[in-house]
Amino acid sequence: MTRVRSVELRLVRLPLVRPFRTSFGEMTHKECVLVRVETEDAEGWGECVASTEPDFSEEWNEGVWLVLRDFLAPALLHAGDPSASEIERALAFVRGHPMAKAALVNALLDADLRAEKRSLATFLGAERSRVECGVSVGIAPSTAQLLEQVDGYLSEGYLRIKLKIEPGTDFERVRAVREAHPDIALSVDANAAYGLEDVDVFRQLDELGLLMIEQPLHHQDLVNHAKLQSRLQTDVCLDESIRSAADAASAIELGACRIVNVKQGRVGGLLEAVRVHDVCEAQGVPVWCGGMLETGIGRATNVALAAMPNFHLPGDTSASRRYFLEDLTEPFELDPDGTMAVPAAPGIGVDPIPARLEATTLRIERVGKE
Ligand code: NPG
Repeated sequence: MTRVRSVELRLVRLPLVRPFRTSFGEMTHKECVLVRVETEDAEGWGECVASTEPDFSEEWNEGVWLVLRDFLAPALLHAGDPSASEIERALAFVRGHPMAKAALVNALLDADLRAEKRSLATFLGAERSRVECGVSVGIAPSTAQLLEQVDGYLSEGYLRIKLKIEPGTDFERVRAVREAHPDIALSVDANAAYGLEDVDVFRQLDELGLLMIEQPLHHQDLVNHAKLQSRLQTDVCLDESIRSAADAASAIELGACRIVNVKQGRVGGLLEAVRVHDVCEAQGVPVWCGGMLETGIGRATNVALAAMPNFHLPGDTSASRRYFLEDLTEPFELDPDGTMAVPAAPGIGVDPIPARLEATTLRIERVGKE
């Protein structure tokens, strides 16, 4: 007998307060798969960070749904009595699919921690009760609109501004923001849109005193990231390239980056995210917590992670209102000092509001024991 009774998959869709454009496309809605695991003792929630298209990575919602329904959830249900830390082994027969696995691992961990009445932050060894927050600003229709958005976020208290860039919409835009705000912590994120032949753009950006340049090149190209890093003063940060602690170790050894963005969903869940954190900490490489426009469920998970000791830079852990008019949970708020409280209640510390779930759900499927 296993203590996991059922796994419920739920596809939800929420409008974003403003479209979010990156080098690979524009999002007007947040659509994601939520996983609810019911055990003998509690229920737990996990939010999958994949979206409607396989653009950030190979994973997307419909693929996530199938791999969870047909392979991962049945494996969990028939795995005997796995602890949250053993569950990764039970799912390892499925190659890849870290985002789908993460939702399930995190949901089981949440259920276990709720049963133990222990917060996720405590489980992770978090050292802070509040985390410093940054904000990621999508590619705006014009420089004037970008400047206006940046002003708005700064007045709310955000401690770091990250600008999305793409070829043709890069140096001039970033320079305009830098000239308007000479002293702010400013970074850029290319989402892998450039090649090493674009080194001149990065040399220009190198003059702007940026905190980091995130994922400039193809996600599989660690060697060229190392070449680029050696030609720049600005720290290169990797996001898409890092899918495991082993990837982080390789990237650091190669000199491909000097900062790592940790997204628990991209690396297969919280347990692997802790390993990424530890590998980086041991090598003296600071990490920060990335975001994927999560609802309150994923946000609670991220904020607890961001309170771990080697998270040295403000994360893409923005307030609910930066994304949604109404979140799925009680909204996460930013204090005027740019920090956010880490949930202290058992598990992820927040619950989806039933009426909000109902209003946003596109479909539900339950995977139980036959
Ligand atoms: O605040 O959650 C946030 C957004 C942070 O820029 C952000 N995320 O490439 O890191 C990214 C980007 C992203 C969002 C990518 C959604 C894919 C989907």
